Amino acid sequence: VCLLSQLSSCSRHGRVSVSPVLVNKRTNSSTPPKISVDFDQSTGVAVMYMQSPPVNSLSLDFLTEFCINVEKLEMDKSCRGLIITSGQPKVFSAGLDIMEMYGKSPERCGEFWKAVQDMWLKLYSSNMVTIAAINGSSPAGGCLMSLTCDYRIMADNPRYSIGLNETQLGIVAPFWFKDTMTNTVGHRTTEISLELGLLYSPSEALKIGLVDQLVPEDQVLATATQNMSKWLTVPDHARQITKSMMRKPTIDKLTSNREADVQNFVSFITKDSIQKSLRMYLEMLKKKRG
Ligand code: CO8
Repeated sequence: VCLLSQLSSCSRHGRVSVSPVLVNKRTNSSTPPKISVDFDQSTGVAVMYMQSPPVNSLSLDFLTEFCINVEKLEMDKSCRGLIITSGQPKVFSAGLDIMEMYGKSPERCGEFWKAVQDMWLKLYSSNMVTIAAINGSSPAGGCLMSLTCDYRIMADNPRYSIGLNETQLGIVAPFWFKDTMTNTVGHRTTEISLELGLLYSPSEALKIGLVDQLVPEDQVLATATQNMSKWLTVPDHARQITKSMMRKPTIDKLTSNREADVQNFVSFITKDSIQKSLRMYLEMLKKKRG
């Protein structure tokens, strides 16, 4: 991982590992960055490492930093491809930070949800080729993040799982989560999967098309890089227009309903019964650890 401390050695290889945003974050705040970017200018490919211990949960701070970095890369015309992976062991991302949805004010919940929408909109509509290098478990929001990518490679480790398990928490994946999954695996599989809140092993995920390829854990990133080279042989403009043609109707559905979707989330998540479900789920997570 080309981290901040290794900037000089990375630069020797023609890579720029950190954006000014990250440098500012590093110097101005006491918390370490939650995202590290390794951009190789010779290939036009950036690797984004999520490094928010312990499980890369998507908090408001995480999402804000994530979106700033995606936007920066999106605006940099020399960046044609983005690989998203985890810098944490065993977990790609645990999904939305449950603590952001538990015991928070309606205002804060609304702010949080806008950031979730932002992440999805930026990734799903990205002009870059996006590849998820899924090197650990990827439930709920983590699965959604990888579903926004053009291609998914997962570590072939039966201890890992991936899926939209929201109903298991007593909450409901919103229509745009559902649409993203339907666009990937089809209506019937999504129906079963969402109703039961299924988490799939890597081999099951491959079988239903939730991921595109399984490789040994230590080859996830290298395989993502190889696949990226293949995707980048296609002329950008033709690929981008095609991507937009496939995804625009789904994106438009959210962009024309963003505010209503926020209101819907806030009124749902702040209900006593839903808060109770979240509390029980958090207790279950604790019990699991013994
Ligand atoms: N949010 C906040 N904290 C979390 C989360 C999370 N999503 N997941 C784990 N943590 C915390 C744990 O509570 C634990 O905290 P602590 O150390 O303080 O006790 C710490 O992270 C480590 O967790 P584990 O010991 O469980 O770590 P493991 O490596 O054993 O397992 C897993 C990692 C597999 C990721 C496991 O933690 C897990 O299954 N987590 C829950 C994942 C999940 O169910 N996420 C769903 C989030 S909801 C979502 O993303 C979409 C919501 C859509 C909203 C729609 C409403 C209308």
